Amino acid sequence: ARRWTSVGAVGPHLIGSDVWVRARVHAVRAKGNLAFVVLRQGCFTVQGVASAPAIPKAMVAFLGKIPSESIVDVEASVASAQVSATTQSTVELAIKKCFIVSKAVPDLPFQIVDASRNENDPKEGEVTVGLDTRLNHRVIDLRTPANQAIMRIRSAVPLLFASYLNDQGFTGVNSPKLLAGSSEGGSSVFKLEYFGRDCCLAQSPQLYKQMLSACADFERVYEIGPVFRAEDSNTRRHLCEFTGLDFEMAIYEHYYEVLDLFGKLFNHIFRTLQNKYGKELELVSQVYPFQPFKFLDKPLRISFAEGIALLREAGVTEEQQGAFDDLSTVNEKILGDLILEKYDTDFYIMDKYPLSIRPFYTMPDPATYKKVPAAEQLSNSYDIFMRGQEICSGAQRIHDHTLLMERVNHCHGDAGHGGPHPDSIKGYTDAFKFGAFPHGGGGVGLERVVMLFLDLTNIRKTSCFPRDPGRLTP
Ligand code: ATP
Ligand code: AMO
Repeated sequence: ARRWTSVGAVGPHLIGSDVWVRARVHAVRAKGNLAFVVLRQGCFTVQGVASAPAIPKAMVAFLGKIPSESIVDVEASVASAQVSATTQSTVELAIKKCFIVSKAVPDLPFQIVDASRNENDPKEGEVTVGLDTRLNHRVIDLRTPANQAIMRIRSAVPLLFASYLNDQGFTGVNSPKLLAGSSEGGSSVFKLEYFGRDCCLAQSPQLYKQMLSACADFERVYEIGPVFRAEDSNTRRHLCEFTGLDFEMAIYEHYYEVLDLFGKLFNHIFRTLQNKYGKELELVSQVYPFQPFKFLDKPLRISFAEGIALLREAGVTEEQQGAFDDLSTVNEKILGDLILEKYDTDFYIMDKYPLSIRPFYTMPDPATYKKVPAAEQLSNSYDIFMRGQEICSGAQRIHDHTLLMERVNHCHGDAGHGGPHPDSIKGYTDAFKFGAFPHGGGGVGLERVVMLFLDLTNIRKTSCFPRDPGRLTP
């Protein structure tokens, strides 16, 4: 049997042995009796050398003509080599045989070497590939080592999220994505037809994770699944379909129990990425340089009011970048910079947002609810930030049926929230009539976490096949 090896596994320990590899032809140079074939598999490359008369001259010529990106099977013996800039490998392959498994057309939409450069920072005389072209031919774009690395890092996050929460007694669930009504309210919902009835795609697992946690006695649940938002937002951080990492848990004394767990969970994710994904982080930073992500052993927690005070102290005014009754994206970023400077962290939690800007299911802050004017009332809610951008929203939720109905009616009615119609969520609100645990949780956007951990400038880079208002293919 052939001794199959992956390109990444070809190393000095194999010097002198015969191996077979199946890889793409990354680049070929042939001159006279010599052909150099750079073979690429995933994030890794190795140089293959074929020289006559060790192998027939016709074979050398044949190698020189293989279109790049074709897939070949190569039999070779592993030999030591000087580290080359192309492959950064201390070994090379002395090619004995080569068969084409699948031939690529000679005119690719773009070259992998060109797509392996930072399109946001083009250098004089070098070709780069713009994001749209990359996304139009995503299967080719995804072949670049940086993109292979981004997707490996992306794949680690849900795994770490799920395994950490499993260890903490959470049950993984999957809630329906075909819903009779919207869960978050607002207009950002995709509508479709369901056997003659109206139907919409889930904007979040919100109502279901709450019912499972508080009303169906699972207490601690998490869900990893698709989230659909019909937001006509052509920004660098919005997708129309993204992957939600949601969790919900019973709380016993204070919603800080959720924040404590959240902080530990995310520190675990960041540490593991930094400790076990060094190679991938390096491959991304070679193309898209970034500062290592900074986080504290005990994550920083500030209140919304303290956040606003930091902005005011720094001289930011409401006229400049938007009112302080909520925070505009620009103000969030300014705050992120201020916090990095003051506390040396890219990760922090901000809580006690005004009640008026949070969804109907949010628990009002008992100290201010109905005790101060509506505009000054607060809520037991929080947002979580990475490098000054929101990656998670969450809150303690209302578990009392009477209070829940009060807030549902208020948010649907005159509050201008666009909260869902009370009838459309009756199945959810009724669930709270039968006894419900106090609970809280949060929803995280996976693509935002990956984008911000790597400080990428566009969320589309973290989705294999992104969906935005202008893109439904490939
Ligand atoms: P989420 O929707 O997850 O709560 P978000 O960050 O998208 O998170 P939004 O309430 O939708 O929150 O918007 C927050 C900020 O995003 C707003 O301050 C707004 O400035 C900005 N934003 C939203 N849509 C757009 C857009 N189409 N163009 C520019 N900025 C936008
Ligand atoms: P929210 O609407 O803030 O909260 O969404 C939660 C998180 O999802 C991510 N996110 C997005 N990512 C990419 N593209 C989008 N268009 C997009 N919209 C949101 C963000 C955001 O922080 N039910 C609540 C969560 C909860 O309270 O548990 C909710 O959906 O990272």
